[in-house]
Amino acid sequence: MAESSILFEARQGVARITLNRPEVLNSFNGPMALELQRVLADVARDDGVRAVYLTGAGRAFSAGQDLAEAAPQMGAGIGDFAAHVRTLYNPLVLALRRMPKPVVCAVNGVAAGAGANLALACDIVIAAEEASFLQAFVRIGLVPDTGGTWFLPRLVGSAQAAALALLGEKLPAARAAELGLIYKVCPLAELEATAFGAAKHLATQPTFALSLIKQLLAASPHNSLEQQLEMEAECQGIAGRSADYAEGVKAFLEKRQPTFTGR
Ligand code: LHQ
Repeated sequence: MAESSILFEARQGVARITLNRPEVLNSFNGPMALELQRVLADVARDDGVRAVYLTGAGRAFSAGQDLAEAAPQMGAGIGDFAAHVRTLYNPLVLALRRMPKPVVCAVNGVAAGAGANLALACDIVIAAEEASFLQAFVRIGLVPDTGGTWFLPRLVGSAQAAALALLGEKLPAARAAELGLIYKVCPLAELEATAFGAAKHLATQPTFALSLIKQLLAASPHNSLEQQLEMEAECQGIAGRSADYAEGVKAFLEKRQPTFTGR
C-alpha cells in the first residue's frame, strides 16, 4: 500500500504533521489536501493535543498545487480552479487560523505557491536558512491564493507584498525573517530541535489563553482601538475564570513553576 501523503503522530501533547510527497516536493493533489483537512479537524477536537507542528518530508516544505493534476492539457485534471481553491485550499487556511491551539510551522526547504501561503497561515513560522518562499503563481499565469493576498500585506506591508506577488521571485528565508514574513531562521540541522522544541514548550502552556490570544490577534486588523480594547477586556474576563489562571497565579505566589492543564 502507498504511504500516506500526510504523516501524523501525536506525542508530548504535540500533533506532528508532515507533508509527505517528497518526490514532487510535497506538492498537493486533491487527496492530500483532503487528508490534511481531516487531520487538522481531528487535531482541533483532540484536547490531548495542545500544539501543532507542521513540516515537510525531504528537501522541500511544499511546492503548492501539484501541477501535473492541474495542467489543462492533461485531460481530466481540475475543471474549475475556483471550486478547487474553495474546497481544497480555503478550508486548510481557515482550519489553521481557527485552530484553538498554536501551530508552529517548520519550513525545511522551498515553500512555493499554495505551499508558501499555507506556511504563512501558521502562527509561528521558523525556517531553515536553506529554505525559501516563492509566490510562484504569477510565473504560471495565476494569482496568489491560499490567503496570500491577505497575509502578505499584513505581514510585510503593501510595497513588499506587491513586489513579492507580482515579481514571483524566490525569497531566501533569512530575508523573509528580516522582512517580518516569518519569525526566524536557523540552520537546517537545528530546525527540528528549534521548531519542535517551541511546539513542545507551547503544549505545556495555558492553551485556553493561547487560543484567546490567537482570536485577539486575528481580530485586531479589522477593529478600531476602542473595539480591540473591549475585546481584550472581554477575553481577560474569560481567561481570568480559567483553571490555568488559578494555577498560574498560585504557582507565582508559591515561587514554583506552574503546571498548566490547558483549561
Ligand atoms: C512538482 C511541483 C509541482 C508537480 C516541483 N507540481 N511537480 C491552486 C488552484 C488550482 C490550480 C493551480 O494552483 C493552485 C495553487 C498553486 O499552488 S499554484 C503554484 C504551483 N506551484 C508552482 O508553480 C511551483 C512549481 N515548482 C517550482 O517552481 C520548482 O519546482 C521549485 C522552485 C518549487 C523548486 O525548484 P527545484 O528545487 O529546482 O526543484 P525541481 O523543479 O527540479 O522539482 C523537483 C521535482 O518536483 C521535479 O520532478 P522530477 O521528476 O523532474 O524530479 C518537479 O517536476 C517536481 N515538482 N514542483 N508544483
